[in-house]
Amino acid sequence: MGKGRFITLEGGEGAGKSTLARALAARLGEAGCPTRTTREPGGSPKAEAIREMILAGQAKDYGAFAEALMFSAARIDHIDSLIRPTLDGGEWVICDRFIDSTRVYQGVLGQIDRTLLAELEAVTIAGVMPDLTLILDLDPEIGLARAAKRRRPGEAVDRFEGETLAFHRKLRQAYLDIAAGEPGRCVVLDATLPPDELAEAAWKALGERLQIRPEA
Ligand code: T5A
Repeated sequence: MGKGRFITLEGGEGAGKSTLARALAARLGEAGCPTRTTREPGGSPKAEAIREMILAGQAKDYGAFAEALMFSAARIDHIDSLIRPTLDGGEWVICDRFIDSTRVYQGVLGQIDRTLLAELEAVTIAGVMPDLTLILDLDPEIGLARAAKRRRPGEAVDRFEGETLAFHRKLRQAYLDIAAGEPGRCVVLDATLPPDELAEAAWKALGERLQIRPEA
């Protein structure tokens, strides 16, 4: 059995990444590519514990680099316990957020030195690089409104949802800059599309970039 392919979904808050991950995994399964969906921060029990701490804002006062270290610690466990074994076993992995979230949220917005962050990324992922990254591009006002609508009564906004609109606008641009710099890995999708149409556009990108040959 060959190695599975690794797809990451990126974008701002409420862009529709989790919804798209489920739709793509279903389509890949039907096409004969068993697929596991996962997320960051999290995806493994130890990484989920770190997720809770970060999103509760417990690392915020230590600064962006400390947060980057925590995301990286979570990522190392996630890769070792889930992503690499799944890919090696021949299954595909779709991950809701991965390295580009650290590059954008901690790197660009947290103003961490680019070389330092690149070195941290290299030791963290140890060669487990996405084959394809789909960047869901959306006006942050729409994304934040979607995230707010989904929130349960009394539920607080998390560490990053609570940032200013200016922060979220810069974040959108930083993702577009990554896509422009790595066109071989990244595809930008219009996340204003309704879920079915977005899934169709993503499926087309998978077909073109990863040469999927549906069995079904
Ligand atoms: N972070 C993460 C870092 O700072 N550094 C890092 O290295 C990493 C890995 C994670 C936070 O951590 C930060 C980034 C984040 O702020 P999270 O709760 O996982 O926090 O946040 P998100 O990844 O942004 O997840 P969300 O659940 O908020 O957004 P999704 O997954 O993009 O959106 P989804 O699919 O849950 O949909 C949101 C709502 O919109 C609707 C859905 O039904 C749902 O109600 N929807 C659509 N509506 C219209 N059209 C569509 N196409 C739609 N798709 C979904």
